[in-house]
Amino acid sequence: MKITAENMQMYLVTDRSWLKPGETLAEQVETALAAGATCVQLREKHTPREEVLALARELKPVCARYGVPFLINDDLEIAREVDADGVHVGQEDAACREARRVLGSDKIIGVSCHTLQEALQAVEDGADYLGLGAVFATGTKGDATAMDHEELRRICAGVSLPKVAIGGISEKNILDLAGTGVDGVAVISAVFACEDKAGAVRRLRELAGRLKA
Ligand code: 3NM
Repeated sequence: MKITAENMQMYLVTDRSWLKPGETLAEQVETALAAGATCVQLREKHTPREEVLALARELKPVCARYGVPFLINDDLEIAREVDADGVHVGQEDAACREARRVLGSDKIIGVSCHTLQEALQAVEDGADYLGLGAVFATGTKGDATAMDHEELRRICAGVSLPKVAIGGISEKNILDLAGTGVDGVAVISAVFACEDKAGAVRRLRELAGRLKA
């Protein structure tokens, strides 16, 4: 599967710590997909690996039914075991090149970048898309570093790969990203913290569609 700028529009990153008793991640992801989520990344930092693997097996066919890329955060082996569409990796040593070596040329590799230099390196290392953040303050990732919007613009102007902004994005601030050049938004709490997840996805996707206008 190839990833496109359209897949960046309303990119859902999972966080089951928002689930209430009786709720399942698979149901909520399906709700988001039915409402128009364009990409799904399984990212469960506080869950034992075996459980992440089980979640990956469960979510993959759900995403496949909607024709939406299903990516695994960081864990190349889980991505291989479930034949996910790809991975999202950070800036750890040679993460992108290692992912390409392990997964091959057909899988999607996304890379988190914070500077133009990192973005250009990711291009050279064979990334398929870039995650750029944190574009706003976020309570979701304790060690997220703020990215100023001038650097965001420089990266978008300098790199033609699909680009998704992440970090503290909500329906209230998303349009502050208009004109920066990002193709869309990746969110956790703007969907998972919401009672009406389908409504949140629909509205965010509609707003994301205005970012490049
Ligand atoms: N990565 P929310 S910020 C997973 O800056 C993640 O790279 C970030 O969650 C980065 O939408 C972040 O709730 C958390 O702010 C995104």
